[in-house]
Amino acid sequence: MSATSLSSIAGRGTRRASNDGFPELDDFYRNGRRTPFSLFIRYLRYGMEKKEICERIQRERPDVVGISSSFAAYSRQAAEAAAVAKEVDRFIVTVMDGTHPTLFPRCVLEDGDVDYVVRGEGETPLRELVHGLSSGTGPRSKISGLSFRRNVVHHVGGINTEDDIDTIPA
Ligand code: B12
Repeated sequence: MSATSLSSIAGRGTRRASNDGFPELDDFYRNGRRTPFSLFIRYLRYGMEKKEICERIQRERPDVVGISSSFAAYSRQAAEAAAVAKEVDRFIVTVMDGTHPTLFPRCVLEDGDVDYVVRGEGETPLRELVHGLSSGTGPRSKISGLSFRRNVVHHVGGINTEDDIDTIPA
């Protein structure tokens, strides 16, 4: 089973985000006004363009695409990456973790392009998920920290923490 991590392939460079700013916050954060309350002016996005992400996934043909979504404010860019993976091949398994999906797993899963959310520290749950998927047994209901959608959204256990980091593979 091969996997692509969009956090590691995201590349370098700075681009203006396609959805410039946060229109839903316009009433609160006035554009062009530099005050402590005018956050996210000059909103920039780092990494590969949508087209480049698409080409990379087409080239590598991974079974699994893992996506980090560390900041709620940038969660739409992470959602877009998942959508691109599904556009390339709807059988690619998409897994997302980071601060935003850990806090809002239901919201992320209801979007439809993310198959699994890992809540919390991802090393062990991801390894167990990949083992489960590649062996076909997929004991998803036993993977602590995992959330997934089967008619309704299921959450297994609480937020995962790696208590013994010596067990994490190098
Ligand atoms: C370092 C950091 C930054 C750096 C990021 C540098 C970089 N290029 O990565 C800088 C200073 C640039 C930064 C900026 C911002 N940050 Co900051 N940052 C952090 C910080 C301190 C650590 C994040 C980190 O890298 N941790 C180390 C990694 C290894 O841990 P992790 O991300 O938690 O990942 C683990 C799991 O989540 C999971 N995981 C993560 N991704 C994936 C993917 C898969 C597939 C799997 C299976 C698992 C997995 O496994 C990992 C290992 O266990 C956190 C606070 C914290 N202590 O977490 C805030 C934090 C993430 N930042 C935050 C915010 C708000 C921002 C800004 C939006 C602030 C602003 N107003 O501009 C900006 C956004 C910048 C941007 N556009 O990217 C908030 C996010 C809150 C939220 N709900 O969205 C946090 C949580 C701080 C806070 N408590 O407010 N930040």
